[in-house]
Amino acid sequence: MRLRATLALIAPGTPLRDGLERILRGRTGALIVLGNDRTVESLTTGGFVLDVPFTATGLRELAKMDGAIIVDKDLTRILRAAVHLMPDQRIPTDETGTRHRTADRVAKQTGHPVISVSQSMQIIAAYVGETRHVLEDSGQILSRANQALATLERYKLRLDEVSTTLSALEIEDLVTVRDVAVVAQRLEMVTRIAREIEDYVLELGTDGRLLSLQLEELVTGVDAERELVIRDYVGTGRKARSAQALLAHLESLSPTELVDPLAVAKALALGEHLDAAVAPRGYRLLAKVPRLPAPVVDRLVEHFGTLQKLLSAGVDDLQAVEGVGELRARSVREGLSRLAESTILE
Ligand code: 3AT
Ligand code: 3AT
Ligand code: MN
Repeated sequence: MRLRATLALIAPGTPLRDGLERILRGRTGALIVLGNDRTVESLTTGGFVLDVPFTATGLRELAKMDGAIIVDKDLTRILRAAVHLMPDQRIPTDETGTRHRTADRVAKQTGHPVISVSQSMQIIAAYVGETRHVLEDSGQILSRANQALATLERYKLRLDEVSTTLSALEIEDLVTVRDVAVVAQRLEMVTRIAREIEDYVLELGTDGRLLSLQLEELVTGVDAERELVIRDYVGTGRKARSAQALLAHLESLSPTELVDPLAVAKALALGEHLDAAVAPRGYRLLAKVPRLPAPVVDRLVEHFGTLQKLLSAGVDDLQAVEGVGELRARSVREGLSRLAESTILE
């Protein structure tokens, strides 16, 4: 999304943000077009052609003049300053004040992001296409981000619980559609809130470093697990859909649908009966066996077909699989036995 890319360009720690903060502190305003082409040129008159390297201090100095500043889209050069912009007056805008009306119209007409610094209101806004985004200070964003992080922590705890339960049920061969749907639901909830936090991280730039580390720690492995659950249970046969397509279904569920296990089960093509028994192929549990390369996991699943058959396979049976020698067969056998012991239902 282009708004995200622009927010990354103006995040704290970037030269552009540094320049904008200087302009705010200097109590001058600014109107900056991020990109130049024929369309932009056709809208401008007056000003000075500069074509000098982009610096925060340069931007601040040039903002002291009336008019707009044009920089290239990669923010490496300041191309022109003190130019008068004349966008099409028929382009509708809800903004008031000539600076902000101009920013809005130029963004809509040229497709380039436009940044305004309001002298009277002391705010920075980014106009990207049809949207206007007002920059907040990092403290405000962080307090919302921390609330989201607390929610993520709770969701993650619950996910770990249902995921452990699913492992135990898989080993005992007692899984129902409901158990799978509940894990998929929790995985999706964690993923959604994590995406929200990723947006905050992006907007916070260097102020979001700690948040980014905390997020990383909480969601490591969640994406992989989401895919493994689906690969364990996707239907086979003529109506089989790819794991990718099923993931897309899951992602397209509305928040209300997502809290309903039946809706989740339907989205994943697990059927309409939550109490129906299902059996996993074994991808998710094999992923917990240390040092097992993905191609070997694939061949093991292909060979045995279900987790139950894998669990009852001896070292000799395992060696029948290509790429599994005696050593690896033993480590798979031991790995699975250890998982079985550690996940016995209480
Ligand atoms: P502000 O951030 O605008 O407060 P600045 O450091 O950007 O300050 P300016 O370029 O705005 O400085 O200059 C402000 C005035 O200071 C302009 C000039 O009258 C005086 N000034 C700056 N440098 C010199 C100098 N080397 N010799 C004499 N006067 C100077
Ligand atoms: P402030 O919130 O006061 O900063 P505003 O929307 O009220 O913005 P003003 O009419 O006060 O806008 O104009 C402030 C400056 O904005 C004046 C000029 O440097 C710049 N500006 C306004 N319109 C244009 C334009 N069409 N092209 C270039 N610069 C412009
Ligand atoms: Mn004004």
